[in-house]
Amino acid sequence: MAFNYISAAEAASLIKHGYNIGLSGFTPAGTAKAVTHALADIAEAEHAKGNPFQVGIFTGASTGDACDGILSRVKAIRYRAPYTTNPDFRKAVNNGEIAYNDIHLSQMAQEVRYGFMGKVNVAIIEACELTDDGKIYLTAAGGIAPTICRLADQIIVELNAAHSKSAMGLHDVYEPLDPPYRRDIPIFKPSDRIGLPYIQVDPKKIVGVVETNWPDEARSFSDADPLTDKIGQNVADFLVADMKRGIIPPSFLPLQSGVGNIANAVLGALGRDKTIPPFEMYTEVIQNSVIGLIRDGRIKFGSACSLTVTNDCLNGIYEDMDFFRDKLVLRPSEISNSPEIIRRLGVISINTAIEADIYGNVNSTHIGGTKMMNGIGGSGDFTRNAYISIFTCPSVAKEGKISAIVPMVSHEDHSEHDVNIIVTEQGVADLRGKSPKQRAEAIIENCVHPDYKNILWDYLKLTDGKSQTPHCVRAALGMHAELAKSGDMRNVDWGKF
Ligand code: 0RQ
Repeated sequence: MAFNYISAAEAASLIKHGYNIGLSGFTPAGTAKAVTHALADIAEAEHAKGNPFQVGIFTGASTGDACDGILSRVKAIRYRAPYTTNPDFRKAVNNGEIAYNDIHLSQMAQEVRYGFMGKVNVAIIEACELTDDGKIYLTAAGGIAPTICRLADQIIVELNAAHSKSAMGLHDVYEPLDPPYRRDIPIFKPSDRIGLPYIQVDPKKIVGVVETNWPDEARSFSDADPLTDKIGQNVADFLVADMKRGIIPPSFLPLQSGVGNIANAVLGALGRDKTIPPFEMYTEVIQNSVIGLIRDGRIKFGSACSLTVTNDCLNGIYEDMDFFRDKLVLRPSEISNSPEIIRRLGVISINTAIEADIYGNVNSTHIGGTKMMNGIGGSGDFTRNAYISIFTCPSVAKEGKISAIVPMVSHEDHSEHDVNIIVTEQGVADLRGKSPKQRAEAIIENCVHPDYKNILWDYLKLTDGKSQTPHCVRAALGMHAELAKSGDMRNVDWGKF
């Protein structure tokens, strides 16, 4: 079939006020860019005429500035799910301008299929290749692309020459059936492939193809520093000790690690520690550090949803595809983050907390209990189903004015029932097999910054010390209240409670 090759502006004009648009991508990798950029111009022009123009956005995870950033600045987003990292989007959400539904990433595709969020009118899919019979070859991420391609009335393809055609074959596209027909997802090791290397669509649904040459908005992270290195080393030492005492098998287990500097430091430390054998990743995001470790032979295989790497690194992968072809696979997010597979493979999860409390509850999403940071991402998918779930964070934030360990989290994403290990630069609290009171001792003793240790021991003196989870309810958020009042949690005065 001969497709209709159109400009980004023509493609964007197919999107009407009130539509829900579905986007490929997961993090800025593999996301639509040109059409969303052009859509912002339409929204601005309509708003200037006094007309309403807003859309709902369904996608895999965060996007880049060419989507979340520009569309939130021109107030063109009515609703969005799930995870996002864009500062302007964050501002708009916390100003009450956007309805943001922060759900687990593994659930996004199925909740769209179940109809929880409404209809998908138009899908915008970034591809490195498209065939006349409707085979779409994705670029650097799987996301929810298979689902939105199937559900959308119309599909726009951004054929992006910035992604080499050697990305063809990276993907394993598989969409499970919905209940009551769902069967097991037959992945038994991270490298298993169960689907197709492309998305098959009815070519008649492709209403336009926009040719672009637009690199991913790759994020680069600052270099490791002594603090993140110490956290990384603490995680590596803990895992080695667990392997030596037989809790982790000698062949090791697949790892998931979040995004950012701490994740890079953890992987760096694991890569350096040769007592850990070469291992596999079953994760959602592959960062530069993983690619380096694959090249070094320390990581044998990486299964993920996206290649969230710098453009140099991505081009290096594309150039070396003969080397990487049997060492990498990209999957849709409901497979990369599937609770069934994570539990079966025994994945060890490593994610970052904003704050944790003395009983092991973790806040990953909200600053001060009310303001959205990014979202839960895939951290819940992995934490709830992990063989061992680990959370890392520096013990203090904002030059020590904030303790990351508090009596009670101001917002809860991961509960005491799911969190096994907390690691700060101070040390490691192993919460496995412990009661809440034992957990509190382990966390205060091992993870809390010296400035806050006595403050937290003194908090416990306000409680009856006997209940299953001892709290002094009127003081439980006292450190947060003190931060709001004086700007420093260290000034908290428990005598006032
Ligand atoms: O503030 O931006 O003003 O400097 O919060 O903190 O230390 O830079 O940490 O960038 O690694 O983000 C949890 C948000 C950590 C991230 C979170 C302040 C701090 C700083 C950011 P500034 P850092 P990071 C894989 C898995 C959820 C999703 C997830 C995240 C800013 O890791 O989004 O895990 N996780 N996904 O100063 C007030 C505290 C604070 C605090 C830190 N206790 N109170 N402010 N800050 N602690 C990804 C995917 O799912 C795709």
